[in-house]
Amino acid sequence: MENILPVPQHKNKPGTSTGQQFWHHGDKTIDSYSPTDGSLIARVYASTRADYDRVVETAQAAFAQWRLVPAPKRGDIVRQMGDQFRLYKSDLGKLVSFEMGKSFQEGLGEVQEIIDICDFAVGQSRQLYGLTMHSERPAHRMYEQYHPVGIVGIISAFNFPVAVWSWNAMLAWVCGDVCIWKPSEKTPLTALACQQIIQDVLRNNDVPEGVSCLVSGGRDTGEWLARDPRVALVSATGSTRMGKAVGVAVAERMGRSLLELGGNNAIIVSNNADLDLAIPAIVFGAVGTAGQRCTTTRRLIVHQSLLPEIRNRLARAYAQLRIGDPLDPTVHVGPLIDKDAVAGYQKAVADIREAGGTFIVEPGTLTGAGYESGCYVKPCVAEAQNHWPVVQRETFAPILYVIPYTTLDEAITLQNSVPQGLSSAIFTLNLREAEQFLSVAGSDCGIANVNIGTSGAEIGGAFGGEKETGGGRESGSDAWKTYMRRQTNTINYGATMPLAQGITFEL
Ligand code: UN1
Repeated sequence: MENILPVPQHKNKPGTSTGQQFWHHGDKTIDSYSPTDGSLIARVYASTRADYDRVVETAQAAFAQWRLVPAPKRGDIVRQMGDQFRLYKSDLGKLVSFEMGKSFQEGLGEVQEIIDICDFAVGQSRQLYGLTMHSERPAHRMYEQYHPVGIVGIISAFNFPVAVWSWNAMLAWVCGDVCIWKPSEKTPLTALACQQIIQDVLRNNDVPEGVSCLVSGGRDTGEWLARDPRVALVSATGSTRMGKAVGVAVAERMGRSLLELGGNNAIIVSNNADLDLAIPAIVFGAVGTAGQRCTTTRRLIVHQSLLPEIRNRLARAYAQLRIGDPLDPTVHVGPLIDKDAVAGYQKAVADIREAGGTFIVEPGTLTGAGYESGCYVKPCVAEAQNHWPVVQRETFAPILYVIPYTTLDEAITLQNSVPQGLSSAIFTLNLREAEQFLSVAGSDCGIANVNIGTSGAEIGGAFGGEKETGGGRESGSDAWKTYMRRQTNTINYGATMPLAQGITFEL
């Protein structure tokens, strides 16, 4: 795998970068194992605190220059980055698939998300709009403008090892910010590859060293970003536990955070659903990325009259799933990220059984030829109850819970009765049901879909969710505003000094 991408060819890869430069000082390494075959694919040097401080100082200096580059010019640089990702789409998609374990198709899809957000950001670079207001005072003008916030720290998760970085970085860059990326310690190599892929663009455009930074490490490194008052915004994607720690640390120093945390996404299948549409959407939603998307379908809230048919159809569909090497184009489901994730899956299965749940599609861990890494599990479907603790928590694995309902009100209540609030969907051909689901009294999630599944959001919409999902919004719509500070300006072009609210103040 090492020669397909312009990853630095040292035996151990330097894991700290300010753009064109890569280096390391300490000796601590992060080992990247492919869950596909368990092999050690790279060793990346972890950033030391001194490395981190050098990165932040370089980023600060870069910001002073980068913010002066006109936004459409910054957009043009992002456009060139998009071209680079087009060039390396297949190679990077393959590396994502190999390092993380998602199917090659999904690896390609992830790189496509980078390309899409680059295109979006280019357009956005000419649309950093503020409003104008009419002043209550004569000969006064009011308007607002948006300025960059400064350094944006990006903490990303293993499951979308490159796309989530790009949603943040590409927007942040057109806004005039500089970025420090801390990728997941489970996928350090794909991050290095991205940094390499954009290197020529940075160099050819004389982008100051420090606009695109990378620090490698675990929890400590994330904490440095969260606690550092020099980092204006911390955008963190990952577990709710991690997000709470980051959110508290950033709030304590009055910084800004953008949190995109766990989901517990449900699809409601009404008795008015077109099941030919619903079944493939459910199966892709539940088993895509081996159930490790934050948008994965975890709960299926099914009209009780449909239960026998849903059981049959799901059993038939799951029987066709091919589990194995994600780079094999015929495979639907690759491995989980590591053995800890397998243990999490096994714990959830045990909890379901203990609570009295039964399986429509049986769980299991795969062994033998092709499964030597010990990370392959069988996607399973359980009949369960919504209030069970195992159903209430997010297990990053392909486990789908089927929960029956009788009235749509009840289904919506079940759908909302979890701590998380990311994505949701209803399958129905009934207009009243669809609109009720989307209404103020409907889904409480950041994403609510009709007749499509919970995962696979396009980058054009704002992405994120409510409650324990953290409230942040990334990628499309007006998510760019999070990366900027708003300034309200009032200008007096007259010859008198009237006060607002009609106050008189005579001297
Ligand atoms: C994530 O799992 O962190 O909507 C992001 C989706 C993808 C992004 C998922 N576009 O499933």
